[in-house]
Amino acid sequence: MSEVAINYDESLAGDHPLPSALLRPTGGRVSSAVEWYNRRRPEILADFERIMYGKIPPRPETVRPERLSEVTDALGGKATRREIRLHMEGPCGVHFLDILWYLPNHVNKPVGAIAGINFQGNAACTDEDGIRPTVNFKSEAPQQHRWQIPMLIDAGFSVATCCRNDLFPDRADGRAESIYKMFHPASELGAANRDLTAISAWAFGCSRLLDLLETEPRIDARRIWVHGHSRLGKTALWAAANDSRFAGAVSNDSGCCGAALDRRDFGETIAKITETFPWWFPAALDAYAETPAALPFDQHMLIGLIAPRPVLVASATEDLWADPRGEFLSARAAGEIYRLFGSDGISGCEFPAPETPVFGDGVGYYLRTGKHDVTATDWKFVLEFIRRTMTV
Ligand code: GTR
Repeated sequence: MSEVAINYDESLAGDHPLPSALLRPTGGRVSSAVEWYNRRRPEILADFERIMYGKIPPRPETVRPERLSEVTDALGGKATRREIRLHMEGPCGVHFLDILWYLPNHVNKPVGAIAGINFQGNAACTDEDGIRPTVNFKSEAPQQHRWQIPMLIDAGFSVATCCRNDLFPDRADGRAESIYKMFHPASELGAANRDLTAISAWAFGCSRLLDLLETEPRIDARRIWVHGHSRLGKTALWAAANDSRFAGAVSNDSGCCGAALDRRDFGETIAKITETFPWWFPAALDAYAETPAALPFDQHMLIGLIAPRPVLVASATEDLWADPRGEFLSARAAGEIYRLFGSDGISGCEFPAPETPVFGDGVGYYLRTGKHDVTATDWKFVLEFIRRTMTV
């Protein structure tokens, strides 16, 4: 394996100008939200699909939720907890997905919800016993701190999650056991078929969580957010870019090929990520490993694909691998797209000090003290941002 050098010196990060999201490849400049929506946005979405994330499969022909369990006095009576198994069937086969879902008991009107994929299995997201172990994951290191379910329930939000490995086992040969087996014959599910990416499989899972949440009368379907950390933060942005039912997206420490700018050479790079995790991306991305400035987009355009819906980008001070400044700069640059919709994002803001969120109209950013993780402090900022952007 070649040695990919990693830079942590800001003065060497490079100063490549960003491509403008508003310039059409055929010439001309987009100047209205309608033109953006009808002409430019589809071009950018297609470029991201082809080069960086692959295509998210459609909702399968059959999706049948089976309620495996329901506990109406979970978390000491605060919540209703359900485990749902989604039985899905596509043209080439079947697949099932286990979802852990909490609803607050104390709110008498439809609530907002957070949907997100987890790393370590559903049982690892909660302190409560009796959650079915995730089928495709053996070790279940506790990660309750990443979900803070009691805090979200107290704040009046529902939470639904499923494990990445039940969508696409996170390894080079994971494709064969992934959701893609519903849509492709086994002969197309080898490690070489990189067009069928893990990130799009995980984003598919986000939309299936949303399908479930939006049919529940206790939930306000207009207020379902997608949240993700790290590789699943990349996923959350891609899911929200493709599925306009999401009210907004939260990218926590999503870094390279997430919120962070591709053109900066700081922390993880496209050269490094495609070498380590080729199954996350189409092979087309490899061509940009040494020349990220040749990409027809940068990551501010991914955020812009979600506009005018709100996006919150979160970084952590010790998470230099994810390039906090690069994440901030792309959140800020997305303002050129939000402006078409009459909001400015965080256009006038400078890179903020830790624990000092810059929350604009449509776009928010903050830097948390600490390492690559999701903590109670993160959720405090997330809830604050969601509340201030709620228009319904
Ligand atoms: C790292 C990867 C990052 C990030 C992280 C994670 O190893 O290089 O881009 O995705 O994994 O998902 O925790």
